[in-house]
Amino acid sequence: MKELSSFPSVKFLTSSIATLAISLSSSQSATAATIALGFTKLTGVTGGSPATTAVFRAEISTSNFGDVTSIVIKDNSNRTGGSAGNVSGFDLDAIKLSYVAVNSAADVNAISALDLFDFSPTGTIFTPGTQRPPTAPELFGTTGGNINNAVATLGSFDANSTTNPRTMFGFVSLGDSGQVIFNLKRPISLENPLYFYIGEVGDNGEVATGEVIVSQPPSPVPEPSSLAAFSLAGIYLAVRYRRKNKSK
Ligand SMILES: [Ca+2]
Ligand SMILES: [Ca+2]
Ligand SMILES: [Ca+2]
Repeated sequence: MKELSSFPSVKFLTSSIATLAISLSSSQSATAATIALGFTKLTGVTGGSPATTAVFRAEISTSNFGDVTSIVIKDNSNRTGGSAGNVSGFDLDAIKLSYVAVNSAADVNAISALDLFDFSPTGTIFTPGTQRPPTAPELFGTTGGNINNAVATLGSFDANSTTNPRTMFGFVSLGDSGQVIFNLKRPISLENPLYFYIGEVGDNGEVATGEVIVSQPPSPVPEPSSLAAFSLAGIYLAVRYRRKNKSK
């Protein structure tokens, strides 16, 4: 049985600081901002059998901004680490949003999660990355270019860390530079720090970047009702003026 962790481990990210670099994205609407996440690697691993899922935690606390509407995960491995074929790129075991911070990968399954993810293709928008040869079968945990959550089980850190087709389970491989957008079921405000966890199967040097999309507070605009009242007043005055002139 060939394990995903057959390659030497590389540090996940040079930065372990959970500070947030905030940037306004001009490509998006003026009412959204993108916040880059800084991940910290937890101690130990978790998962199914074999269990070698590395877990990374990012703190999301942006009280000056609006509500979180989406979270984006993108493979940033540059073809380093892991295996080719249908496990190319970052092997995502699970994601989790929680108000609870833990430091050990073994604890991440037990903490309470916020029920904000829709793992169907409606709420989970997948852009597959490049699959290194062999290009068949398709990326593991996907069906027809979408994430198949019956296989990926993104709500649970439960992946079997293997490339044996008979026992592979519990994750999705993103492909090189593959990306997933998780649109939350409802926007969430950030009155308290929120912790975002992701799991990488194999703990073998594959890395991802994370971003949250937040809505900006809306700029003040006239209320539609007062606009309507204003134009009605205008019509009334115009009619009155015309009648006045006609009667002359
Ligand atoms: Ca991989
Ligand atoms: Ca899983
Ligand atoms: Ca991996």
